[in-house]
Amino acid sequence: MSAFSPRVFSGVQPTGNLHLGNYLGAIRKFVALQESQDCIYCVVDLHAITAQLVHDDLKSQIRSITAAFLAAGIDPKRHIVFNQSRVSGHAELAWIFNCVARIGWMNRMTQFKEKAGKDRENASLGLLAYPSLMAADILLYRATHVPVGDDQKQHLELTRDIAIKFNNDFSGRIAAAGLGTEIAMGEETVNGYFPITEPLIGGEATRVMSLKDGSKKMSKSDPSDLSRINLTDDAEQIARKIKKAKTDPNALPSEPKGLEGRAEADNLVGIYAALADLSKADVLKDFGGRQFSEFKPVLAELAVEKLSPINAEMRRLIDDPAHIDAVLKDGGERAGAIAEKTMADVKEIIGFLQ
Ligand code: AQP
Repeated sequence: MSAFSPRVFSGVQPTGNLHLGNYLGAIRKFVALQESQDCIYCVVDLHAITAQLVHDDLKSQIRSITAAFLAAGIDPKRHIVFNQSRVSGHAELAWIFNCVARIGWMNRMTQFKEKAGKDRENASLGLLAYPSLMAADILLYRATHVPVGDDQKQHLELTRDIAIKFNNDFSGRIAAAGLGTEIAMGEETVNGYFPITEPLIGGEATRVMSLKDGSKKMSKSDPSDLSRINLTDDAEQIARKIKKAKTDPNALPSEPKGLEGRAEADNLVGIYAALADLSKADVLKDFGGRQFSEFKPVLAELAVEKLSPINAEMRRLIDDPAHIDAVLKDGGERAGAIAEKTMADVKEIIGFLQ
């Protein structure tokens, strides 16, 4: 009956090179949260086949994301690091959530519209159902908090809608089975099985934009490698990409208001602020009035200083796949034990014979 214990869950897809957006929007927050929370971090490989079914080397992509987690400072002994497909509860709960969620909810998802493009009829059913698998990832562990970039906000809202509908539709059975937990919802406290998960989206880089187009988010799947800084880029590549980043001809403003309507400038200042742990206002106090020709080399130097140690450690870890596989196996076993209990409860609530 008592309230849920706090638990953090988040995932990253093994769909390509991790970039600065993934790092600042997600992974860096994962690292900070592990100091105070019980955390589960997942390489969401089942999600990787929603947009593209056949991948040349999924195994090495999974290892590479795991290496990035570890190199950034996630401790797989104190917390749980694993790949999603090891724990069958993700797919099982996703099926149940496919029956909880409504088609209209899925059709409204911006990410589906963007990724399916004009040829919607040809998108996989998995791409449409992606948010219901994401809800299952989170709720399988009854996670209370999810650190993500701003682009995942809508999916998190859908996760909350699924939890609310499940809790409401099965409220009588949840109570009868003695499986209810107190959930604070505004002023009220209700009794349900799944928590109403809170997104953790904050800081100066919740949506890092492409270096080539300030209106598009930095993305692994952008065909132009110059649009992003990969965590595997060396110092020279980082410096070159920042030098070539699109900007405008004006000097930097001395206050954040002056960044309005200047998407590329705003993005570079945001990246600097996030890397230096400063606010944009502080960065502009130092750099207001300076030209990009002066700002870009300083930004490149800061990016290299922050990313080089991660890059070096990732390379070392990637050369030791046996160690990475052992981490994922151990994490999968511990995640599986939590998932098994949730699935047994869910089956009891729904009324399946076990
Ligand atoms: N540009 C971004 N700025 C801030 N955060 C970002 N994230 C992704 N892009 C940015 C956050 O990184 C986490 C992992 O993302 P993901 O790989 O699971 O999914 P995604 O959002 O689809 O990432 P990409 O890079 O854009 O991949 P593709 O190109 O495959 O679609 C999430 O928390 C996400 O918010």
